[in-house]
Amino acid sequence: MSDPVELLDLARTIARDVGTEAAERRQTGFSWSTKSSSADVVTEIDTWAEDTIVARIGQARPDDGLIGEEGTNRTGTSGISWVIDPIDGTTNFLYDIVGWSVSIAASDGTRALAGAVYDPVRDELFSASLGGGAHRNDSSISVSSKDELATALIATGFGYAAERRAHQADVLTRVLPHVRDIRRLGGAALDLCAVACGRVDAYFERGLSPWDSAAGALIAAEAGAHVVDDALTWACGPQLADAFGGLIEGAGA
Ligand code: LIP
Repeated sequence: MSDPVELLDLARTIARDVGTEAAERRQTGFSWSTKSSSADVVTEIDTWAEDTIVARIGQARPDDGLIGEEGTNRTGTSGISWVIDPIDGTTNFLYDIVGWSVSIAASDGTRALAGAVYDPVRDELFSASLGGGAHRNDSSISVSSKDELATALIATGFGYAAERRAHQADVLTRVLPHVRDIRRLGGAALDLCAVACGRVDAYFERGLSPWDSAAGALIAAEAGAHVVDDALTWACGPQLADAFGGLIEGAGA
């Protein structure tokens, strides 16, 4: 068994180092292409970041498993696996829009034990270990105490397939009239961290990959959020959970 605090220290250090250098590399220019659709972007810095994270974790913990958005898939023998989104919010990264991050989580195969999400533009390092609470940089964070939908600010996101995007837009027509407003910030990891620190009151999105939410879901849960991370991922403060869960279920999210 590995100590969640040791895993957290490694995740924090690597997320900050790689995020900082990714922001520097961005300024010198980079190539990019698309993956599953014309909306699904990947840059050479995504690939560099994943390769660098994998190498750093491998040096520190050579027996761990690793899975990453850009193709890493290694089975380990230690019982610990790392779940990596080297650049979450790649479209924001491509357009130089705030809202991209490096997301790194360590799992025991059934649950995340530690997670770090670093936003280099805001210099905000969100992190949590299982049972250890959640932090933004060195300060503890907690979810909003919002208990009514009409004044709740809701974050969401959209997939890359045109058919799914059309349905998600349709869902919004059944959510927006009942809440304060919607924010599409562009990255699931930071969306979940925004719930964790009360920057938004709730978040939902269908169709995320494990690397999108692995770290952010732990950070939100450790900040006191009600978190569901399945085919539909959603998170909010406990006082809003019944109303928000019913709203997105009824909207067909
Ligand atoms: C993104 C997610 C975002 C979702 C995008 C995309 P990526 O991840 O963070 O929430 O709406 O469609 O999946 O591709 O930038 O790592």
